[in-house]
Amino acid sequence: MHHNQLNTEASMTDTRHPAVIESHQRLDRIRDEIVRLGLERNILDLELYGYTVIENAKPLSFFEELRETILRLGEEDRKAGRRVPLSGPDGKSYLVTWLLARGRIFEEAVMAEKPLALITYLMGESCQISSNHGHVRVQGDPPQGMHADAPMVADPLPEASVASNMMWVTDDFSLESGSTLVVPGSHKRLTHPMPNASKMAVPVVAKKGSVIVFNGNMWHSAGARTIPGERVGMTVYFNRMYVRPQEDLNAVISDEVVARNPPRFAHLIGRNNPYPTKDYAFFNPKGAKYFQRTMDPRG
Ligand SMILES: O=C(O)CCC(=O)C(=O)O
Ligand SMILES: [Fe+2]
Repeated sequence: MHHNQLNTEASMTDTRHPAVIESHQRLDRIRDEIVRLGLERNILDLELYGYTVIENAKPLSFFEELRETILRLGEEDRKAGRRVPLSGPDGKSYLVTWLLARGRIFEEAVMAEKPLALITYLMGESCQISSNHGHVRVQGDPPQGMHADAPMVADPLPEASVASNMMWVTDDFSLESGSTLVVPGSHKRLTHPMPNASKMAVPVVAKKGSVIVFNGNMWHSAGARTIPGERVGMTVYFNRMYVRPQEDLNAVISDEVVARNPPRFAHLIGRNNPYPTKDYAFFNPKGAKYFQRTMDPRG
């Protein structure tokens, strides 16, 4: 037991409801993990600014392999005539989609301890992956529009954000390189950005080897690259269980891939998501066990 445990261990005389005990234990788990990994400073960043940078989240060689794999898959997409343009048909920037179903290295990235602990802090233990994308940005394209990662969500945005994001930095991020632009503190406003919000933005400066974790309520966008070459970044985009994911990863990831990963992987890709279902009944047995925990205390 942690010396500073906030009295959340059940005892003989404990009169709390079991669901309450469980939620208190989840808080302990999340706190203990943050402390074990030395991420207290990152939590402060998330609270104040809405984003944080983890340096050296994996060895540099891992980031190099990630970058090469994303570019190789993007090339495959181009040859197959299904590359996803990011700046309209005439732009050069593009997205590489469905990554988690396209290579083991992506499985390793989504399970990396530190970024996942911060996402869990933001989104609770029950959150799931919405999509896993490579973002390749090329000189000449305009910046992306300022937005919150809360598509189709009406204002005011829920304080318990519907989505949050990891950005794996596989090239040095700077204003010139086309870094992600952020409006520090904007996650507290609980609205989508107003039209001139890009005037409030700053670039995230981060070395290759970093992972940016940010609250989906924070206003942000991809910046314009103004130097030659390609800025490759990779998002792992998480949402709460009630949100429809961007990619149906659960449908395309095999049981074999699930079996070679830690148990949480299955949940993250949506194996346990009760919706949609053909045999829905009130108190759908698959969903019922999540109703309590998704009310939060970081469940
Ligand atoms: O590429 C980036 O820097 C940010 C991308 C982003 O925010 C998005 O696609 O939602
Ligand atoms: Fe975004």
